[in-house]
Amino acid sequence: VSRKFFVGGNWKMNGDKKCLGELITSFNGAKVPANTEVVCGAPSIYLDFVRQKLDEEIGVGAQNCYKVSGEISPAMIKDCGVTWVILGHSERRHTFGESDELIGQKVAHALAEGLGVIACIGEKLDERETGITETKAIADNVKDWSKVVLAYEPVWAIGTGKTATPQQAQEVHEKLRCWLKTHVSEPVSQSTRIIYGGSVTGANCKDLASQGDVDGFLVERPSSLNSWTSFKPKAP
Ligand code: G2H
Repeated sequence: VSRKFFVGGNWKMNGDKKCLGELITSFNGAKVPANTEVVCGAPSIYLDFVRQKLDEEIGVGAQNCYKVSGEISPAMIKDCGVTWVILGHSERRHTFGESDELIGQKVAHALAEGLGVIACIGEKLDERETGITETKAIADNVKDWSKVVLAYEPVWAIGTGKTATPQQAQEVHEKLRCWLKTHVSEPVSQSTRIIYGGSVTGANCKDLASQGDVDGFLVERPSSLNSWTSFKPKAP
C-alpha cells in the first residue's frame, strides 16, 4: 500500500506576521515533492492570515480546538478555509494537563465537524509503552481513519535536539501499525499515515523517512519545503 508522505509544520508559538509572511513566501516558491502532502499548523490568531497567503496546494492546520468556550471551534477553523487540526500534542497533555479522555473527545468532535486530525501520541522518558494507551483513547473516537494522521512524538525528543534514531522510530511505528491491525483493521493499519515528530532536521529527515513505517514528519523548524533545517523565528 502506498501512503502519501505527510509533512506537517507545527509552528507552535513562533513567528509574527512579518517572519511568517517570509516563510510563506519561501513555501510558495518551493515545489511540493510528488506524492507528498504538506500541512502547516499555525497559531490560531494567524490562521486566517496564513490561509490567505499560502498556496492552495499546501494545507493549513489549527493547533487545537473544541466544542466549549475557552477554545476555538472547528466551525471557526473551517470558516478561515482551514481543514486540519493538531490535537493531543505533548504540550497540551503535559503543560495544560489534557487527559487521554479529553483528547479523545476533541478528536471525535473535530472529525464529526469535518476537520482532518493530526493526532499526537508519545511517551515520556520513563514510559516505554510506545503510546499505545494514547492511541487507544484516540482510536475509540475515530470512525473514519482516512481523516486521521497519527503523529508519534517521544516527549524526550521534542525541541531537545535529541532525535529518535531511525531504528527507534521504525520500531515504534511498526508496533503502532500492528496495534491498528489488531484493534482496528488491516486496511486501516495499511493506509493510516504514522508520522514522526521530535527534533527533525534537514540532516536527519532522510534517514528517518527511509524507514518503512515512517510516513512523514511533524516539525517545528522548517526553513523550506525541501530543506528541513533550523527555522525558529523567535526564541521561545
Ligand atoms: C515536536 C516537534 C513539532 P520540534 O513537538 O511537532 O517540535 O521539532 O521542536 O521537536
